[in-house]
Amino acid sequence: MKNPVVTGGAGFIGSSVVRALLDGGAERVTVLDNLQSGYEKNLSDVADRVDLHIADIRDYDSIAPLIAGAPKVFHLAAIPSVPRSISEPVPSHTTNIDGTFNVLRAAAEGGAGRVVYAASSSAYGDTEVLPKTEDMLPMPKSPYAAQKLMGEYYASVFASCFGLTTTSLRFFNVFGPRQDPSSPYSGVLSLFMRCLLERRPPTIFGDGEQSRDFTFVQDVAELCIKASNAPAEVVSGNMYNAGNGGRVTLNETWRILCEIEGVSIEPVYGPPRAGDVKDSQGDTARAVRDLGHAPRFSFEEGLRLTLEWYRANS
Ligand code: UD2
Repeated sequence: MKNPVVTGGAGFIGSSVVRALLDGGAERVTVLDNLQSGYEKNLSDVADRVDLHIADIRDYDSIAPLIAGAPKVFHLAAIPSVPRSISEPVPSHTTNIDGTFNVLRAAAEGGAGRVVYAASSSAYGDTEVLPKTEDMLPMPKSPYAAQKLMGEYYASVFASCFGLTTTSLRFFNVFGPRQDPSSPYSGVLSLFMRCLLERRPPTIFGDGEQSRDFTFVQDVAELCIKASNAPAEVVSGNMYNAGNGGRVTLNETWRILCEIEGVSIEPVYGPPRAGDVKDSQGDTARAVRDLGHAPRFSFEEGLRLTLEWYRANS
């Protein structure tokens, strides 16, 4: 029996999925990563149980033999970021759409057991109603959102046309240890944490009243494992919200962080970002029902754990 495969397994979320697999009893995990935004150091403490292949999902021939026969494939490799997909649309398109097609094709042709796909809450766009439920019409506002939605559609079609078991999880603004704050495209919480520890004001795009369903990475990783164990006849071809179910504004988030740290720093405000969704909150009822989703970390607990990680690792 081959080992489970995690594409993007050296990245922020992927490396947490690798750990969740090892904690759940996997002997070894195969990681595919081109190390564009992932790092070997993200796997350093589990390196003796990981087979890391430096491979790009845009190159079908290099990834197909690694995916063939895998009992489970967790497809997390992607070029994330809404603004990056606007400033660099070609690489994000080829990675997120062509790369996802390659992973699904390699899994189907290679007889892999099933694929869990990392979709994005950005697919919803601005809905009139919150929380967002899976049956709402998607209204992507950015190339990234459209690309991630296309991946979901492909995952579903690979289930219906090629008999591959697939499940898509729409991640909602995941945060936690190992999120890389070094790029302007980094997730907002990693940037906020770095500013906080360096006692600098963060830049908030817009008025800061936009809200997010921030979800702790360990909860998301555990949900990925649950999705991979759920009965295929229930979950195959489906998409589920992988959020925490709450919602907090950026202004409030910065205020909580300052309170935890015992400082008072006024943010700087900049122009709103193109493609930005105003409010995001996922209804988790369907994921709870079909996948046994049970987030364990409150927003504040997650913030505290993450802040401690940045303090220890910066
Ligand atoms: C989207 C998806 C998320 C995930 C992610 C991957 C939504 C609602 N969420 O996250 O699920 O797929 O893409 O990249 O679409 N911001 C600032 N200052 C900064 C950086 C960001 O104010 O220095 C704002 C930004 O304008 C946005 C919020 O913070 O309103 C979150 O931004 P982000 O880049 O962390 O994530 P987002 O929401 O684009």
